[in-house]
Amino acid sequence: MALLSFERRYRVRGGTLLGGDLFDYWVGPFYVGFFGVTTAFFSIIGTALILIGASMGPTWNLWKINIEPPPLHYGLAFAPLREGGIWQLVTICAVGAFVSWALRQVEISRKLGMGYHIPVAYGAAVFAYMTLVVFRPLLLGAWGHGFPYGIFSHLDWVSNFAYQYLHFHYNPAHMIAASFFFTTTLALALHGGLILSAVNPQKGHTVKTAEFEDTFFRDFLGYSIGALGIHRLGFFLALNSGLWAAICIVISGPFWTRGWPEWWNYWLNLPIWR
Ligand code: UQ1
Repeated sequence: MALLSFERRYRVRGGTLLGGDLFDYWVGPFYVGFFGVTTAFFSIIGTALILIGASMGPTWNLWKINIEPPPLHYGLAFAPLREGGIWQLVTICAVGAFVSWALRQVEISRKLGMGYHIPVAYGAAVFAYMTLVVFRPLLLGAWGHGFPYGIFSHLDWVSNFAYQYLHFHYNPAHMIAASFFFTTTLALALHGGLILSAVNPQKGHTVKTAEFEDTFFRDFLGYSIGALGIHRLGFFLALNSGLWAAICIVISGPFWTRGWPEWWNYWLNLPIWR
């Protein structure tokens, strides 16, 4: 079925979570919906706030523009605009836009009678962001624990954060997250390579079927995970990358305040060594 006639057939009413028929329409190729409106609202206000914050700062150098969270003494209260209040409003807009975007994915999935795998996957990234700027600051009792919005400034924040824990690579959840990130790239490289090798042949060669794909990995490893399996594996690996990244951040501070290398001393302190 040609894409346009397919779209005409599936551009059907319903499946909305909120707003009923009110925003149940398309603008050109884009589905709008209630959450399309809220995404646009939060994105425009959030971007405008970043520009206002930049105009209050010392530079328009794109690398150096910085929207800083409030000083720690404001705790979980609202801060004046010039002292982190802009950061707080930008964070509200960012969370509003990201969550709206996910709910718009849910509405489109419902419309098409599909599973919710896409919003779940996207939700893992939103969850990782919210862990940094909402959940961890809440656990530590101050919005000032969020990271600053700026290209260089957020890099400095990450570097400083890591040094606070002496050597962040000793954080066991960071180890797991890094292993998942690497394994995700390995899986996608293998899968992308396999698909291209099978269905994008050189001139004069024919497209290969799924049996060829399975046979390659059976010859190579003695095992093929299968066409559906590789996508389940990729979904699992990618979600766990973001999930463990969030875990390694949220335990730093609320759970562990010393250097991460010291965490491994539990091994030396086991009663069996005494
Ligand atoms: C695989 O077995 C498979 O099934 C045919 C794919 O699907 C097309 C793949 O993309 C890959 C990479 C594999 C091999 C993966 C493992 C874990 C054995």
